[in-house]
Amino acid sequence: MPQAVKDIPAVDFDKIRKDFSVLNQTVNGQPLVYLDNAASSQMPKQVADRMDHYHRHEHANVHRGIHTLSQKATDAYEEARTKVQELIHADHEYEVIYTTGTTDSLNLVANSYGLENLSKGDEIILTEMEHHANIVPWQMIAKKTGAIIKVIPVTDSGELDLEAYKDLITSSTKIVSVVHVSNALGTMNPIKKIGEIAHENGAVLVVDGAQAVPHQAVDVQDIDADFYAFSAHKMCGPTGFGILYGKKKLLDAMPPYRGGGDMIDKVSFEETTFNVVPFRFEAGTPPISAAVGFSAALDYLNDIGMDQIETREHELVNYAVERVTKIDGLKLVGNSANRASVVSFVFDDIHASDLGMILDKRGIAVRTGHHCAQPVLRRFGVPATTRASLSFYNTKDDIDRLVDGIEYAKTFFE
Ligand code: 7TS
Repeated sequence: MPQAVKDIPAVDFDKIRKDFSVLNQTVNGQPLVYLDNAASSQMPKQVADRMDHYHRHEHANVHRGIHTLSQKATDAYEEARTKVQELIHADHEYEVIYTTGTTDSLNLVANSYGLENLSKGDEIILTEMEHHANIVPWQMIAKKTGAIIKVIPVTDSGELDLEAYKDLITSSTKIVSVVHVSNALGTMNPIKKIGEIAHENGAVLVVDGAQAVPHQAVDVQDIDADFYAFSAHKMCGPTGFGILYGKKKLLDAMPPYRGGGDMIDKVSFEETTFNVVPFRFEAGTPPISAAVGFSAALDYLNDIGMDQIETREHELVNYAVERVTKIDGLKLVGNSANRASVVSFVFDDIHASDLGMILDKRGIAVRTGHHCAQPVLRRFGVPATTRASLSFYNTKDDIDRLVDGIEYAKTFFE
């Protein structure tokens, strides 16, 4: 169902763009057009400054020092937890586990919840459009437990085939793990519906939200997600930091995934007991400055407003689709009406990496390749696509430059 374009927000995005100094540079002699936001978004000065201040004035290890600086660092570090709770509408801040990113979050669920709850013959349902981060950990756990992986197919327009899903799911299905927004196709999946079907069949819903949380308001309680994973570096924060949300009753029953400092209660050679959730899952010295930076990134995004961001990006992505589909020979890979901030395409006679290189010479950064989603590219019979992925700080001018760049590249192949 096509989404209505909401009113243009009363936010000055031209002013906001100025916070991103990295965008204000030339690449190969041309002003940079950054359209690789699905890989990693850029960081505004407010976040960089906050991390710099932390390093210069507040740094100490967390959770272990009685001294003032350690307590200050701990306060700064813990701040992100409450902000994430508010952002995703979790019931409790202890449902927010710090990880190093979406990949780490999904590995945590697979290795802790998965290993504990799966046995031979149990089923894990994934989809054909998953990022490798939501495939490989489950394959590794399936191998250890004897569980079986089933895959929801993707339709020609790049949507999940929900009828096929209903046929696949059985009383042996224990886990349904699905991407909220596909990084390769841009498809926004009906995650709440998928969760309802999972729960009716007694399975838990794991959501890879790496490409959703940066672009729209997400409510984990409304979705009724049992687990929800995302990365800070795709939402104006630093690399090396991410979140796993989990329902407290599930987390409380889960064994630790990694052992070490901070995750214990008492240690002896005879027996070790473990810390409470979320600390049970946060062994060792964490990425403290990254948490502090992420906290600042959340303030930044909240100041703009996630609804405003969604509206702005929706307008940009609609414009991008409208413009690129007029290019002769260009075929979209993934053409869902429910699309978020990603446009992926191919040409019969131009290889994606050639196109990407020519665009780069014109200062235009796009991603080419399989986008760590090989199964879905195989589904569409292509080895690689060119992908433009947008953020709120992009402009229609960026998209016009992309279209001009593609038209220019085409002249080499005529
Ligand atoms: N899931 C999805 C849907 C993703 O898009 C990505 C990263 C990940 C998981 C992994 O996130 P990480 O932060 O743990 O690495 N996606 C991309 C991309 O599209 N291009 O580069 C990375």
